[in-house]
Amino acid sequence: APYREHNRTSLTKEKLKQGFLDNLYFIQGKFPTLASRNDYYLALAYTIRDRMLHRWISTATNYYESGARTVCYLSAEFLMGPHLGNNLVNMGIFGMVKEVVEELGLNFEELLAQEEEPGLGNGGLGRLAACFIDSLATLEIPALGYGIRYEFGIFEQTIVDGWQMEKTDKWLRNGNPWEVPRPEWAQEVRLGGHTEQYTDENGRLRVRWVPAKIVLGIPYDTPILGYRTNTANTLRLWKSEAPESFDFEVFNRGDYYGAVDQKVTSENISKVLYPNDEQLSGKQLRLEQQYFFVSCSLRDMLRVLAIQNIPLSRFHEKFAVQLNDTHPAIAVAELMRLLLDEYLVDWDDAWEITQRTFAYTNHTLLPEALEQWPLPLFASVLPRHLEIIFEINSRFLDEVRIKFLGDEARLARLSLINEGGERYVRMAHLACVGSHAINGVAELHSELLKQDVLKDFYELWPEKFRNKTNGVTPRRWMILSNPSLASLVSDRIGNGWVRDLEQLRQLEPMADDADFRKEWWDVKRANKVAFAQYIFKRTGILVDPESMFDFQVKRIHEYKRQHLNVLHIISLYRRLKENPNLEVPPRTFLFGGKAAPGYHTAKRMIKLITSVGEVINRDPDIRDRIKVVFVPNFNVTTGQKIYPAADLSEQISTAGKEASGTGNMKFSMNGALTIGTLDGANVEIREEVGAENFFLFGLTADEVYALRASGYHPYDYYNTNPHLKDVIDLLRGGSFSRGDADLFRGLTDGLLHHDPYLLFADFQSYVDCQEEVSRAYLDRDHWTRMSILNAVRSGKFSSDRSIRQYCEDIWKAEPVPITLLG
Ligand code: DL6
Repeated sequence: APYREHNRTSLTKEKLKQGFLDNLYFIQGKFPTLASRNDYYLALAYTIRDRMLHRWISTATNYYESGARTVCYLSAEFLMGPHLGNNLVNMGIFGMVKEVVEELGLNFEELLAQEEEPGLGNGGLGRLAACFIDSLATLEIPALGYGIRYEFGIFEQTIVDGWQMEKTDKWLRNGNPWEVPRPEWAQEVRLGGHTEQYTDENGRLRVRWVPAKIVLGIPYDTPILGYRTNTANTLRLWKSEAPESFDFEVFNRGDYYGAVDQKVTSENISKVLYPNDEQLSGKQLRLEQQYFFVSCSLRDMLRVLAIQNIPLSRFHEKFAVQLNDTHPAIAVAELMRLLLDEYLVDWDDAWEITQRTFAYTNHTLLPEALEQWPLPLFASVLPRHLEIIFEINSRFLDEVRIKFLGDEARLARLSLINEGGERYVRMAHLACVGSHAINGVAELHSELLKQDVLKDFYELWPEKFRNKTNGVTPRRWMILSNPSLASLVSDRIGNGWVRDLEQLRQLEPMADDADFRKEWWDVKRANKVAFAQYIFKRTGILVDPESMFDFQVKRIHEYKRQHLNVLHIISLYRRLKENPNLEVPPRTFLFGGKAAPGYHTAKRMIKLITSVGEVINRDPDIRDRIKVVFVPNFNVTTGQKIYPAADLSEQISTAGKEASGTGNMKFSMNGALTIGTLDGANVEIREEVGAENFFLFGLTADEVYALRASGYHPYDYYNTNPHLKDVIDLLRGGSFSRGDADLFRGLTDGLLHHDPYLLFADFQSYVDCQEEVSRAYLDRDHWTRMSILNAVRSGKFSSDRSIRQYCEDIWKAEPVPITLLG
């Protein structure tokens, strides 16, 4: 029978049901009385996977035959979130499958919730990669995501006595039905050792790398479906293994434990995700991870080139390789090494191929996040790459010398090697030199890169610089997360908006329609009720769905200023205690986010939030007018519940610090209003939704620079602003730490004496703006109008738009529509 009628590929209800029961029987080996929830989940997942495989094979066949240009997105992180629901949405069978499952007497929501989230990323950067591969497949662009199959992803956060505790993320413990191992495409990766010169048969001097060890990279492939297309692209994640799982020579000498040593150290490379998002870690294992996945991926591309009979000189025509931040930047040196040493290409040709292959996205303005590797460490792991980097650098600096004659200071600033004191390899510089395009992730960020972080590179090669404002996928962040809002929208304008989010603008006139506003409000309210139940289950705290749900969810970081939010909460609490008649709407302040385990200030910020909550939530004077909740373990799964339930989105970073933000976009799409600074993509969100529908406060990036330059004295703000003084004094006196005046002393002293992120400078403006928010919320009609306009004007922030721009401007990649086989 043709595939579309097969039990394992057909999309009729009957065949889906049969497929499900077959999988329970033949894959799980269970019958209903014995089957666990996990068995049912797996049976369902395999039923969907079967259907995906049909698209996957059709796509692969098509790409193979057409030899199409392919985008390779190299990223150390892919924060995918659960696959099942998303695959159902993209395949267009969510409702049908729900019915099938329910007809079998099972709870569909429970089965969806059974999936362990693959948390193979820290935050924004990894989640962006996930949105991008969804959009690439939806736009039918031939693409592969290349990364690392960490055995343990981002840690699970629990809150114990108000502090963050970390638990290992054992996401693979119940099996992963979405991946297919491809051991036949394993790659060997070398590490350590030394280099030697030799003369080849043509009498040319060449270099050979004699590694100290070799590890194997095994690809695990996950199909990535486009939304209602036949395209199924691939996410290829590498797992490290020992070439021999068991060293018989050592074993035979009687060293039983030594015999498995190599296996253990080899497997360590892909063992665990480093949980730092904006801080380089400088650890050897981290460098090995980066090189490991990059080397596997480039060798994999060479393998594909060979089977498609494409000459090596056309590598850059076949592949557009994007470096997601500097984590894969070693690819520049590795491609050079492969071409020079293994394929014996001349330097100039190799360099041209390399530069035309790569493009680099920068994701941060924080100096401490720019990766640098100490030279001795680098030399011990990648001796040959260091030689190549020296050569790239020497040729590069010659070019700079000609352009900027006599400017030695500039040479030192641009060099790939940081020579000030201990010597380092600067990965951002390697990425800039080895790429034909360099982009930031929001307009402001891209400007600041040109003016500041990458200024010297901009002056050298202005034509390389671009902006590609981030986006997020409306499939996961609207349809899957907020189905009631999605159907309210589709009822009015059809569902073309899912692929073309600008179509939401057709709903603008509805903001003035009282009936529509009521429906909109009711959807939000129902989402809030559901979230209140979730909060109660997770934290035991009762929150009122009538209150304004005010969220700040993101990694915990000083520059993101969760503590500024807390200062406002304390100030509001004080005012309410002093004047119980103050007319403010009830508000629930919700926080969520992980702190890097070694980032002590961030961990104390969590303790600050929970401690302030503990006092306020119990205070009978407040009578539930404000509540403070820390939602534990913020991840993709909890995010899907949060964004639809939000009234207000806090985007309050110090201007000039947040590269873009993407949570800000998810909130806005789901009808939350933003209170924010002119930072990252907030600037563009405000432009799109209209200044009158955005709560703006705080210094601009220019003002921040100017204030710092003129000398910033936080103590002066404390001395001259009695409200701020009261708030800080309460904290210092121990009012939120059961009298322990030391608990938050580090935080308050840090603010009083340094305040590197200018909380004090922005405090009053923030408090005033929050008052405006409160007043606005009291007018429900007006608020709802603003909420609607926020959502329907968020079309720009679809990752489809971002990907289209990357395709046109950087990758030069075209859609390849897929015809299903059979
Ligand atoms: O571009 C995605 C995301 C931005 O939206 C955030 O503003 C930015 O902080 C984040 N950067 C990182 C840092 N990683 N590094 N380097 O996650 O990228």
